[in-house]
Amino acid sequence: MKLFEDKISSAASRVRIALALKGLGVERETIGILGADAINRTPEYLHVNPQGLVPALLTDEGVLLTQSLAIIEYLDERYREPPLLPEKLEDRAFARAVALAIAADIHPLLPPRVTARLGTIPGAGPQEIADWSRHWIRVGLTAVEELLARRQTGRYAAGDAPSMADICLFPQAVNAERAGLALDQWPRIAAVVAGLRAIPAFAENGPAPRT
Ligand SMILES: N[C@@H](CCC(=O)N[C@@H](CS)C(=O)NCC(=O)O)C(=O)O
Repeated sequence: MKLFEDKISSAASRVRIALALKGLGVERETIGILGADAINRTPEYLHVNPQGLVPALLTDEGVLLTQSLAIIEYLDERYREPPLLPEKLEDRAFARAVALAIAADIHPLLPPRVTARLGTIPGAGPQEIADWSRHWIRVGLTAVEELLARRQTGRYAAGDAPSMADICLFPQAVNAERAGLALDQWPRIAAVVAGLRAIPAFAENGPAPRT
């Protein structure tokens, strides 16, 4: 398999964590998504992913997969151990809900294509863009904290084993801290993330800082 990624990407970080949890080694190709290094809109990469986004995964059979959650579910169905979704049906729905609260409702407000476009609006400078990002992370993680308060049953977000919920939460939490948001305002998230930091698959595969 081959993973198209950028180290700074939190969506790619999700797939890196899933691969590490499954113990799967893959070839990697860096697709720069920022500034002068950006090659994600080249015709070559648009051939890989028409959305011009990372991650994408080329399977052993030569099939190109896009969208981090679809890739993670593919890996989970193909390589069963350890499972990335809980066993009980309702718990699986909860793990997916937490994952989507982040991947579908926080992250899309923050990536380079969004902040770059914001920067073209008169009056929107680096400070306004940073405030925008902090606002949506705060709103989103506050809701995730409440989801956890209602349904969390174990030491991680959706049980006593790391799941797709944690895979989405960890990179977002790392980026929240980088944006200047202390995790201790969300005690459940802070405790889950502290536990995840002790797992090499998470600690070694978070999103790299934007330099
Ligand atoms: N929903 C997509 C999101 C992918 C995405 O937005 N990736 C970002 C990096 S985290 C990207 O490639 N951004 C390039 C850009 O915004 O131009 C997924 O989960 O894979």
